[in-house]
Amino acid sequence: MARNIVVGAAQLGPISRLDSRTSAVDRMIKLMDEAKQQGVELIVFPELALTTFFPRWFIEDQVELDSFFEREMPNLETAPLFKKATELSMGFYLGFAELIEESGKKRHFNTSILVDDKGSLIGKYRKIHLPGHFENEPSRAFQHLEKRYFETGNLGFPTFKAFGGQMGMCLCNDRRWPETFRMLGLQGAELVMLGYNTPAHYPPVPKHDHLNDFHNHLVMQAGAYQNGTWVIGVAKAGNEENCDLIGGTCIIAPTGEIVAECKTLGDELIVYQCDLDRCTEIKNGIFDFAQHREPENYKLITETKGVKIEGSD
Ligand code: CDV
Repeated sequence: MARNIVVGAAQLGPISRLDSRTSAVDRMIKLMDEAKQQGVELIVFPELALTTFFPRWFIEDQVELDSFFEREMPNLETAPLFKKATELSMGFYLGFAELIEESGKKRHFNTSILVDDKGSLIGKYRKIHLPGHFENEPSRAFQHLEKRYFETGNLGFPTFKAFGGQMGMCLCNDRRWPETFRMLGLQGAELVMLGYNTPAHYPPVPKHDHLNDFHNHLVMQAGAYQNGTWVIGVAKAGNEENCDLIGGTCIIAPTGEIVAECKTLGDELIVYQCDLDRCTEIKNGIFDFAQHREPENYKLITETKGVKIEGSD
């Protein structure tokens, strides 16, 4: 019997700096209601889905910066999401900025969680590939200060047994790195959820701006195919505080094919019934890891961070 799970990819349009978390949660709940009508069992929301994408500003006031972070989850403003999940028997993936306190020290992460159909938290991931820069760079049209505002995730790339299969998570820039998908693939991931905020303009290399949608799908389709997994990529899209974010929210089959895709840059839901057993078409074939991988020859991947050219210092 097929292991089917009906998945909803819930793209969000822009969230402005003045929008409350409650208004973002209300929009997500509306999408959950719509999803229920289509039989959705698991709904995926974007990265940093509760607020505007604040790393676009250089914020010196720590109190102001911390106001974009959640100190507990659920909290007063997000509790309705968990309640709705229970009411509708629907799991969800949510990205948000997480602030924890450890040994009297504040720590900031770009985080996603997986919540089951009873509203219980069953998985957490903290973003590992943080893009952008650390210092203020006023010459840019906007900043991308993830390297300043977040610590590198400290939970590795875990997978979770849930929803009848092996679930994986990552966040935005992680999707560009084959290491992310391979780490998840090596733990049997059958469905990888990822939310993103990707500006349409890339200040360091503006001549690539027209390629941003292409690169978005290119890396997610490759990740799906090379690891035989479903990939659910979900954007926060549209013109947010004068910064255009790409859309392109999509559901990708283990063959690398896009089977559903958003058509707008606003709040929009797409739905697809994902048969997790289809992963074996790839996992037991062209990418049968146990049979075909050659890890002895991949040592450089974990031994070096940058390029290492034989014979040079
Ligand atoms: N939020 C992100 O991680 N955004 C990056 C941008 C900076 C390129 C991305 O990989 O889409």
